[in-house]
Amino acid sequence: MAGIVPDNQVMKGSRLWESANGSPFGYKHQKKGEHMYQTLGIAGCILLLVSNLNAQIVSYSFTGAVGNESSFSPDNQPAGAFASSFTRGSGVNGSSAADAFSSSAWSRGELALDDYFSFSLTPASGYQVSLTELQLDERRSGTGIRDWVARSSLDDFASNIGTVVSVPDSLATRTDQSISLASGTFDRIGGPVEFRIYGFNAESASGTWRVDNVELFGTLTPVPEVKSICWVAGGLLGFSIWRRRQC
Ligand SMILES: [Ca+2]
Repeated sequence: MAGIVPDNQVMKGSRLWESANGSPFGYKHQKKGEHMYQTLGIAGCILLLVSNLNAQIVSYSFTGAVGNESSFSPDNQPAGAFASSFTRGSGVNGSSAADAFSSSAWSRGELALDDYFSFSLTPASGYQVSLTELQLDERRSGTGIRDWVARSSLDDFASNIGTVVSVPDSLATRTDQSISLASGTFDRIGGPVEFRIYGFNAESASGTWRVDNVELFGTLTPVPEVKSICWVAGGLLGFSIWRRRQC
C-alpha cells in the first residue's frame, strides 16, 4: 500500500523497495517497478528474437581463388544450415581473377537464363531462416556487363529481386552492393533457397564480370527453441512477479 514508512521498516524482500538513499518507495512505485520488469522482460524477449536479424549467415570471399574454378567453397558453414559452393550457370565461362569468382561470355542483350553466378542455403532439419540482405562486391572488365540482377528459387527464378542494377562503364570495383530481402518473401524459410546473380548487356563476349565478398544476412533459428526460450522467460517473469506479490 502507499504511504510513508520509516526507514527501519524497510527490509529486503519486502513489498517496499529501497532507493539509493535508503528511502522507501511507496506501493505505486512498486507497481511501476513491476511494470518496468514486465516491460524489460518482454523487451528482452523481443531483443532475443530480433538481435540477430541482420547477422551474417554465410560469406564467400574466394580467398586463394584464381577466378575460373567451376565452384568455390563458402568461408564457413553456418550452424543450422548448409551453404553450397559458389558456382556459375552453363551459359558463361570461367575467367581468371585473383581472390574472386569471374566469368566471361555474358549475354550481350537481355538477361539470359543460363548466364549467372549461383549459391544456395539449406536450413537443417528443425531450423528456419529469415533473410534480410544479399551483399556483394562486383567489377567488370572494359567490355563486361552493364546490368545485373538477383533472382531466387522461391519463384523458380521468374522475377527480379528489387530492380536491375546498372553498372557504369568503369573498371572500378563497387563494394557492398546491397540487395534487400526484407520484403517478407524470404521470412521463415524451412527448405533450400538458391540465389542466382545474372549479368547481362555485356559489351563483348570476351568481356568479364567478377563477384567477391558475397554475403547473406538474416536470422537462422531452431524453430522450437526460440519459442521455448520465450516461454521460459515469460514463466520466470511471471514467477518473479508472483513472488513479489507474496512477500
Ligand atoms: Ca576475395
